[in-house]
Amino acid sequence: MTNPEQIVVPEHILDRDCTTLSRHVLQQLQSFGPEAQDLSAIMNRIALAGKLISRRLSRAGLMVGVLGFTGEENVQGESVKKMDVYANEVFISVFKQSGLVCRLASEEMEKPYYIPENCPIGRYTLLYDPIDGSANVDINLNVGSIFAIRQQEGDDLDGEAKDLLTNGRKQIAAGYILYGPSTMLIYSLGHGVHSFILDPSLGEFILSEENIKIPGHGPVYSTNEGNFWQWYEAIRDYTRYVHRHDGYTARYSGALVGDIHRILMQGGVFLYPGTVKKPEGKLRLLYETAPLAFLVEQAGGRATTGTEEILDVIPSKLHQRTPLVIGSTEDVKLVESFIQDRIRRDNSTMNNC
Ligand code: P6P
Repeated sequence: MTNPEQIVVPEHILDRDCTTLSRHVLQQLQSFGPEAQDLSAIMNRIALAGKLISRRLSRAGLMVGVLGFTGEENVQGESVKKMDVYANEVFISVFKQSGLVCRLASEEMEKPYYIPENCPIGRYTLLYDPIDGSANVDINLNVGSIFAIRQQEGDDLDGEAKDLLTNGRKQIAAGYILYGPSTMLIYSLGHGVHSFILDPSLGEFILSEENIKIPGHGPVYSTNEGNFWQWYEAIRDYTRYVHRHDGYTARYSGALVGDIHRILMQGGVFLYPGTVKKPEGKLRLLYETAPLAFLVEQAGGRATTGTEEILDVIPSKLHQRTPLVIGSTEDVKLVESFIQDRIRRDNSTMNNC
């Protein structure tokens, strides 16, 4: 019989297993002050939302009334999945009685949702896409949640949350939860990008990697080439280039979080360009492209609309969309070079008329 004192767990293993998200936030901020405690508590509640959503996804196929459509359309004009509604409500519920988050702005809600009991003191706003890529839910492929945290500016007396219509550099934290073979939470407070893996046996997100850096270049280009004929000529030029040059490979899942995670870890570029019909693109700025841009830039990558850095875009409305070119700096700049080349050619043609 081994004496308990003889069971030696290497300190680094025990320390890793004890590096929960809330502890990591305090380490990141090197503070136990009130703001650090607030952010630690907020991240802990986001983690709870991730656990609840992960649990439901893992059993969705065995439960009644979890999969499929609600029959409603959201403010985006998209058919709403039952899982979209559940996840949206989970994020609201985990912040009730928190005193932290006064407002939540979601892809699924036309207006921000206010939690009255929190608003007298809560100075934080959560912006989120509760389930991104929900088309994948019914076929058991990866989906994700995307989130950003901002400080409320002003009193928002008219309940229109106009202070959210500012650029992405106002985000104080951002990240995503990837519901894949394991459930991962990736986040940044502006001090690097760090990943956590949900250990179901503990019910905790445990630190898996710190200071993730995106490779300067990668072989992957990730885009829906079915839209080729709707793209501007510059994006078609880029697509022809990667078709004709060795060293590129296409990967596209139709779910943004998984596609971005692949790019973050292996390098490359994700594109959801504007089209002639929809120049503003499909993806939403405040709770999709801006949080991901914050994260990828923290990892040493780049994120633009193709002509403007995502983090500089100032939205005119809550659900504003932007084109997105994001990933390894070298690969994003290659896409931008085709856009700039077309602009030069178009200007030259106009000047010669
Ligand atoms: P398409 C999912 O609907 C989503 O918002 C993102 O997750 C994904 O990257 C994109 O739309 C897929 O759009 O037009 O390629 O099906």
